[in-house]
Amino acid sequence: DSLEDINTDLVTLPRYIIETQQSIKGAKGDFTLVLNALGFAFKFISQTIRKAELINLVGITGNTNSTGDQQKKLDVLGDEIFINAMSASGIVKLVVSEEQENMIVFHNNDAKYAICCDPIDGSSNLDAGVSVGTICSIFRLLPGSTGSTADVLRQGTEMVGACYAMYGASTHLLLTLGNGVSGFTLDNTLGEFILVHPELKLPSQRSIYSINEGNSYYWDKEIVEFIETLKQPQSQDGKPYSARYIGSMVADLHRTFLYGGLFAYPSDKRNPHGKLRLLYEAFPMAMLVEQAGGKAVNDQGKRILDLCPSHIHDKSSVWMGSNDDVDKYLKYVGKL
Ligand code: P6P
Repeated sequence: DSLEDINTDLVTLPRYIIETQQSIKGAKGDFTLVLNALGFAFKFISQTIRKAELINLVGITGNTNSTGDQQKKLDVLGDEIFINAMSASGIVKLVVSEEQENMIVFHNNDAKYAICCDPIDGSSNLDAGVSVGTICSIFRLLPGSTGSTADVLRQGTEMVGACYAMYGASTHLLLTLGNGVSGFTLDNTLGEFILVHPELKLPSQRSIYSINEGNSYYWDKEIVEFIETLKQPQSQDGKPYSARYIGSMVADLHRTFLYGGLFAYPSDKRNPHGKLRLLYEAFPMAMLVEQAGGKAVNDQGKRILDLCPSHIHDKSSVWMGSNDDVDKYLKYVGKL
């Protein structure tokens, strides 16, 4: 840039947190500690992934994680980095991680938050250089909590925040504290997330559908038929929808936040409850999508955030993205 183009008044993540704290009741200072710990974890994981691609850490460890997926070294590293950062924050009491069969409880006595996360979501794509990410939901502990699963087996509407970091060509962070969505990009030289989308809003409609059609043999007939309707010329512009599917939820949703469209992972005969996890994939993404003006529902057209898990690794079907595109699905299944 020429000197006059330089922005000399950057809004870093810490500054954003301080400026936002004033609008969030009751979370004075505590939330800052949580978000700073999250920001550090994302920076550390981002650096580790980029280093790993150089020193070829992405090989298979030969172990499997709690969800039975083949575990890659980076999954293990990302999980350790994340858990250590939350423990060190002093304000997080417990962590639910896709990589951990059981919830992890810290001995932070005056802790006030519970975090659920997928440390490296989409990791099966890592070798191919596809963008992967870390997805998190944030709950405040219930009054009188001693740090049990009751602190997270709650309705999605009880989340106080949600975010994801996407490790692509750049590292992006989308964050909501219940007052809209803010988008940040990591400046590697400063080591700071810089605010670039103060009030990110999803386009209300975009003819893009994002779904793994390789599962269509196992879908309910109604879902096969609905997806077929998207392939016909549409009344609004006489064109069919375009198909875009990366297979990494963070990458597919990041495109949806910026371009609009419909992302779906319906249940099928092999995954009768869907594939995506409620606490650390569907819930956080649903909160972000709704805060950005979109919609997030399950196969039955029920709002994702109104669901309540009975187990920390429970799954859900998801249809989420631009309001008008999700409405097409809701109309098709008679929910609108
Ligand atoms: P499929 C990655 O493993 C993941 O959990 C999400 O990131 C992604 O949306 C989905 O699974 C992809 O699943 O069956 O299409 O490969």
